[in-house]
Amino acid sequence: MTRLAHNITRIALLILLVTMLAVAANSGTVHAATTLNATTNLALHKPATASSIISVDGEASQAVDGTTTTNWVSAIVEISWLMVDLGEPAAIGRYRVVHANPYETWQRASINLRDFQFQVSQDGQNWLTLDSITDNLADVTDRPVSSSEKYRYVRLYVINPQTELSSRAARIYEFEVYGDGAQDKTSRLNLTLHKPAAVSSVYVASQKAPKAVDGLTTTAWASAISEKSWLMVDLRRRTSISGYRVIHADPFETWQMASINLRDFQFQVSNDAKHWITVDTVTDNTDDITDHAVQLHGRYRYVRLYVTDPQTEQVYRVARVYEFEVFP
Ligand SMILES: [Ca+2]
Ligand SMILES: [Ca+2]
Repeated sequence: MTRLAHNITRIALLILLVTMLAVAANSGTVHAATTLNATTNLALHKPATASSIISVDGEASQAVDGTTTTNWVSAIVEISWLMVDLGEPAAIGRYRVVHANPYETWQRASINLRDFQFQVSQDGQNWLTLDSITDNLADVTDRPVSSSEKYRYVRLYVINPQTELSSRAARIYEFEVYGDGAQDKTSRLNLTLHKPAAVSSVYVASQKAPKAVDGLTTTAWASAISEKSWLMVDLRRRTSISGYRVIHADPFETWQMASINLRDFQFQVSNDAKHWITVDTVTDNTDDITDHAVQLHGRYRYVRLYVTDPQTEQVYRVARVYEFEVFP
């Protein structure tokens, strides 16, 4: 593709994305309400290994790269597996497998993973099966699981790669693992949840300030097109603060790109909502989630995200915050 054509494609894509975001926000019931702390994909960008790959185009890492247009493809075998090292033991409450690229017209249900198991392990060698699926035809498997212990390794163990009898490879576009929300909740109280929020500007009426503190990662505040903008929350009383978290992207949306996540911003506190102290500064961010601890001696009533560069992309410069959380 020529550079010009590439740029035109990018602009067209961005316009589509913005439209989709507005439509999604307006429809209101895109996804079931999920507790916020259970919506961090623990497998994202973690080391992944597989029993085999069909070619270098089908590497294991492509099942945990956060995009549903890339996949792991096994060699043509009946039994195969994909394993992810979460880096540390986690209480696991749910997993999700994307079997198909929603943009591909050639996809068909009969090549989705048919029989497979979701397994966990503490050492990467001894596996415990938490869930078994048979005769699957769905494009997405999204299942709750429960276990009393924490596990560092997760695995999809494929027993039958697909319903079709030709070209028997296992394909996984995304393998996601989520924490146990109930367990996370007790450890982290979100001070901003449902508190009064104000912003410098709003892009559309469906994406006002409260959407950044409603506890849902499927709704967002979006600013008007502007280089600088801010989001402020009144905690109602002076509170000690140990950290904050910003969700830049909806984990369920396939069109999200790292380059539209908030790029440069500051975490600020105040006791009069006029004079602000900058506690933390982030630059060149592309992560979907910013989760930082802070050290503060005093207690503060107001917290603010002050955005100095809304995104890496130069085309459509809107600041988006799906959730802004502050922890005591
Ligand atoms: Ca992928
Ligand atoms: Ca939200």
